Amino acid sequence: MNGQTLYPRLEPLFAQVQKPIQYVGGELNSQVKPWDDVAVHWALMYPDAYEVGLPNQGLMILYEVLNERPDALAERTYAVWPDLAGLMREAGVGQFTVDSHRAVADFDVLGVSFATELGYTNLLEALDLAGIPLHAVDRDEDSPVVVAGGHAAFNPEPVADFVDCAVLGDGEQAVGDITDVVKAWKQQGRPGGRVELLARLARVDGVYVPRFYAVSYGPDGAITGVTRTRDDVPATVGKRTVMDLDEWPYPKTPLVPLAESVHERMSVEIFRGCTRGCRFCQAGMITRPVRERTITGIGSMIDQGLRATGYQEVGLLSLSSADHSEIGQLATELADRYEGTNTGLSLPSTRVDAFNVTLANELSRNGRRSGLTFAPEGGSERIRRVINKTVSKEDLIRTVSTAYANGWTQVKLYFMCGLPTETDEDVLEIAELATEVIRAGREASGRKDIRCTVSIGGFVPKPHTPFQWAAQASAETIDHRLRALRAAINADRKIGRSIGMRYHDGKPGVIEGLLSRGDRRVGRVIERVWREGGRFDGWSEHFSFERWTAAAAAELAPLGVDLDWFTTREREEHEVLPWDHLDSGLDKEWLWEDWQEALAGEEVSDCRWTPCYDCGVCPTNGTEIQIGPTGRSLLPLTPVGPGA
Ligand code: B12
Ligand code: SF4
Repeated sequence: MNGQTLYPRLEPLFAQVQKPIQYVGGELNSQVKPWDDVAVHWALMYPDAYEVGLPNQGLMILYEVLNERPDALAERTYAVWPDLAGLMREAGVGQFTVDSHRAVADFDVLGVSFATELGYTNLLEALDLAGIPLHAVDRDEDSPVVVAGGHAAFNPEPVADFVDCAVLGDGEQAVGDITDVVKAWKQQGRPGGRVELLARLARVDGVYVPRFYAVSYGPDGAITGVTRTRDDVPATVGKRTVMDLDEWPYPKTPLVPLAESVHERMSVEIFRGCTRGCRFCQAGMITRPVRERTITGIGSMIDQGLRATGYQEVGLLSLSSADHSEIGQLATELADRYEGTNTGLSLPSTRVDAFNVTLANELSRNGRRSGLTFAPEGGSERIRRVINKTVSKEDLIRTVSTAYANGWTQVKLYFMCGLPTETDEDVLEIAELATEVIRAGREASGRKDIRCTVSIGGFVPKPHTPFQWAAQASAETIDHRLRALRAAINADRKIGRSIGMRYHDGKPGVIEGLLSRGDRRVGRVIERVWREGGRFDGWSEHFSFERWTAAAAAELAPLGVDLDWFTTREREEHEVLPWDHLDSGLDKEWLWEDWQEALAGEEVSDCRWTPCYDCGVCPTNGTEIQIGPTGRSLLPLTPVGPGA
């Protein structure tokens, strides 16, 4: 019978694996609804371990939105570790949901959230464990419809063979529309079978069904065209945008993890989208325009969330939280409200130019004073102009010194390596910057024990950004520059010991690059890697560069392309990109101009505060920038928490 629990068969296996707690479910605010009470059953998957997947904001939102519907239920499933996967295969038990341990294969829809491309092999593993045919074309009407969402779904071509649909953009309303379509099709007796269901889904705004689009390639390996194979599906698929976020105050009752997780605090997304225009940032580009929640909306989400979870720390999240038009007032009024309750507030990394010490003090008034994180991203002023993250060295030193002078002892600085036009010198300037930060910080604070950590990630060019045409730096280039940087930091021992350096080698970035800008041909590489044991590619202990390069060579050579063709090759202006038929709203011409301006070191301003520069998003999607100040203030409330 569908929807039966597999728990009695799973329980003996849990006793034999590491961290079984991650598989048992029953978290505070998790939900289990009776199977037969609803028409549409969703399994929602984060294709990584529980500890990374549970706190994921996007999936938590969709879980609640779906479970609020009387006609639907949603349960969660995460990637299982290889130890349990092995036992499940031996015992013949399939991929299960943690909420009520139902078989994923029994659900109508399997929604997968792809925040990172490195989760693709975990999708294949989950499909195989679930007993769902790996290739979408082999599935019959009893198999769940596999729907991909999340930022990586803006180029789902590498996983086009394995997913039935991809949803572009915000999911809150899209999951409702998909539920309506599936429900109607089931209630009508499944007319036309699976193909008809997919055709109906392809007509839902924001839903892309790859099988209805054919890709052709030229002799040089480049795509010559993507054409639809039915005329009742759109030629290009646009993205979904939720305009009034106050109407979608999710998650209202956030999940509280049972096992250790990467993010153990309550999160409130204070706005969505970002128009700062950092050219490397896919998240900023594809989530335009900026849509702020009101101060009162945020205030009530925090109040409700704290009551529902018992957390004592609230993260005010977004792509650049200090840019919220009412952030100062928000921080002060929240600090007043939670005075004496040990409730801490925090922002993720702050732009150097948006930091102010009053804000930072207000945020930490009732809680711990956590470290401060800034993201200058580029080591030299020149490269910061190229990436449109303009902040002068003087501003950076002044800001960080102010923080040290005001009692912060730890500052983290995020940078990238391998940016377009980057030279060794640009990267070596990170060492100079960090050295000056420590010198100025010691002077400003009068202390010797201050620390600065530089954290460096390899840059991966992403679709729907001005850098989508750029040549990715090779792993060797990245490794060479990072070695030189380490030597430069350690050159002055007296300063060097106050500077920490965190980085990864360049290899995983190359594979992320292949998966980010790949086309349908890359699906074969993913499948081969998975067949040869590839799982958890975001984890250094599981990632094998050799497995990926060997699979890429074997699968791509017969097609006349290779790993370098997808990664270190610069694209021509008019090359058809694999995602050209997927519309984020950004005009391709505008993106190209912005790429040319990047090469010329010219900056672009933020359209939140300056006139619109016609990137294309608002007219295409009928949206607009939505910012305060609203002039409202937080109502007095009786706070919860110890000491209240
Ligand atoms: C901005 C960001 C942050 C910000 C704010 C996060 C936030 N607002 O939730 C901050 C700095 C706080 C942050 C922190 C962390 N992050 Co972060 N973050 C991101 C980033 C760039 C965007 C996430 C975002 O905007 N979330 C907002 C939510 C509402 O949007 P969403 O998840 O995209 O979901 C919406 C839609 O996409 C859609 N959707 C999503 N999935 C699906 C599925 C279906 C079926 C459908 C229909 C729709 C749909 O519907 C949702 C609602 O509209 C992602 C990368 C990316 N491009 O997605 C990394 C990312 C998720 N973060 C990552 C990590 C590692 C972290 C940290 C653990 C870092 C750390 N060491 O502390 C923490 C953990 C935080 C947490 N809550 O889990 C990793 C996760 C790696 C992994 N293995 O999966 C990512 C993928 C970055 C990366 N490439 O490494 N992060
Ligand atoms: S269309 Fe104009 S206002 Fe809208 S995001 Fe683009 S530049 Fe900004």
